[in-house]
Amino acid sequence: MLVYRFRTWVLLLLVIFPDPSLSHFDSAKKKQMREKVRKMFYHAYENYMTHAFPHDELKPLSRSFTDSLSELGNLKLEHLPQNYNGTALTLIESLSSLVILGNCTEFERAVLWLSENLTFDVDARVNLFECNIRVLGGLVSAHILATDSTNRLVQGSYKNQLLVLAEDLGRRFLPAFDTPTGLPYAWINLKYGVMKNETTETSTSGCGSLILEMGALSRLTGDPRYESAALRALRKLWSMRSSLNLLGTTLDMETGEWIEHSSGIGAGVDSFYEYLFKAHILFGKEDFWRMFHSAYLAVQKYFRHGPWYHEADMRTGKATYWQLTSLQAFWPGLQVLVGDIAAANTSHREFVYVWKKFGVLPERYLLDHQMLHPTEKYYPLRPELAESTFYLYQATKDPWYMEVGETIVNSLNSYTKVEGGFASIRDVTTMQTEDHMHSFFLAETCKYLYLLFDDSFLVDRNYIFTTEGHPLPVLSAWQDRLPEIYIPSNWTYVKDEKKTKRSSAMSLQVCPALSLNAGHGEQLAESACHVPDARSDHKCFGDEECGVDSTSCRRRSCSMAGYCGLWLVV
Ligand code: DMJ
Repeated sequence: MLVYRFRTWVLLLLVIFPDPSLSHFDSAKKKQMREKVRKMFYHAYENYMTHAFPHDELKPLSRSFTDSLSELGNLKLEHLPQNYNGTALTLIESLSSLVILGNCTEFERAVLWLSENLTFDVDARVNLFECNIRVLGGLVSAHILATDSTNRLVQGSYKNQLLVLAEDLGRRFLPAFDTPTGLPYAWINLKYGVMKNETTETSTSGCGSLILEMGALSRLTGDPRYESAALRALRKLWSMRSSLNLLGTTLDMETGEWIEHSSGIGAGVDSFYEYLFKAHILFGKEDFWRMFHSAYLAVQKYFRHGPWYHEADMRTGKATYWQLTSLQAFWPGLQVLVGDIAAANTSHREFVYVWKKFGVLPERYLLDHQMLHPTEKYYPLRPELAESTFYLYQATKDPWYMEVGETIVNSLNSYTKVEGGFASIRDVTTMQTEDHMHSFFLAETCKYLYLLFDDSFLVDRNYIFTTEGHPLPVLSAWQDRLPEIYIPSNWTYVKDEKKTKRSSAMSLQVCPALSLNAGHGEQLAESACHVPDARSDHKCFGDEECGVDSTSCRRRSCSMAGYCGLWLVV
């Protein structure tokens, strides 16, 4: 019996952490993969620059362009003014990737072009969330990289041009927040502000994923308005959670009422969770951690089903839709930052399985019917699986994740590479291509794949990546107490001077419990997944009285003898 249990454990460990010596990944192979990804990036970038720039995105089949920043969310192109040349979206999105690839010359050329030509004074209605994560995030991140002397950019040639552009854009965002609830409109006209009869419907991520970029802009410019606006919206959103600590997917920003009560960790919500945690890392506020902790526990309790995450009604916690979506694949990456590696690994494997089954990740897969969603069979070159794979490799150094990266690279090259760039897949069952290369292919997909095979950029640096893959450094100056002016009188934030500051996102492993006690008696953070048993003596009558183990993040169950524990069922 004992031998049997031992074997089970060995098998379990092999599944979670396979033997690295069995992998064919040595440094030569790693270099070869790095170069393969570099080639992919330039194939996409050069085609964009030749056929689409300065418009927003490349149409790789027709080798033309689309001004998609204004199209995101279904706005028709005829709403744009004549002679509109776009916002050079893909170029802005490529800036941080160019620095990571070490191409300072091209980066400098891009900065110069943007500072001389880019204007946001256009009669274009854009989606606030998309414009924030792609354009504002791209500019702010690139500004920080340009001023970082370790990047070997030509000193003296950079005169804060990107920050000037970012500030101009940030100012154009502000009218969207001028609402009774503090929740922003989803759409804003860059020239004229909020348009007449603008829709009041928005999403959870639309209101709750602005704090990194707008907070960074405030810290860089000293103008508190951006961070204040994003924070006010986030707090209002959080106040709308149900008693189960769940949120819905869509809401009316004017009334503060939920429209869609069902939600999960995918579309419309995903980056809300991501930003609560990353804001805590970047700005060091305990408040963000408290919100994230409650939200994370609720996700694990109400959405998680083994390795999968379904949707549930925020009011009852009852499961609604049993669907796997491509966007959900970011979750294991977030779990790595939280330190919940075992759970991250388990879910990641399932996404890899689905990727291998279809060749890429379909947008939506119906778990209950084991079939593809009839109208969402597409794969628009999304980065989420590559992103999680990168995080899991960083955390474990297990070469198996590089093999996953190789699979992704090979699929992208076989199914999506065309002469004019990389094309989205319209239908994963036929691999029919579609005439669109989203800017996030350069901002995220290529970047995460490159970083998977290249450790040099992150050595001795602490960065967090925004939801669009733009790096922001974790600076101690940003973790200091905010000047009073940042804090509206009805909010309170008092910094506890005794609290230890955390400096690295990757070292912030709050579960397993290795950081529960920093060794000097001070508590760093509670485990993210820990749910205590109902009774302090751990006695129970049923499983529902048992919590979640803080070190392994596994649900405890009630034994025959009436005690909660991690009982091994063999
Ligand atoms: C990106 O624009 C961002 O990652 C966003 O948060 C949602 N996903 C797309 C890419 O899939």
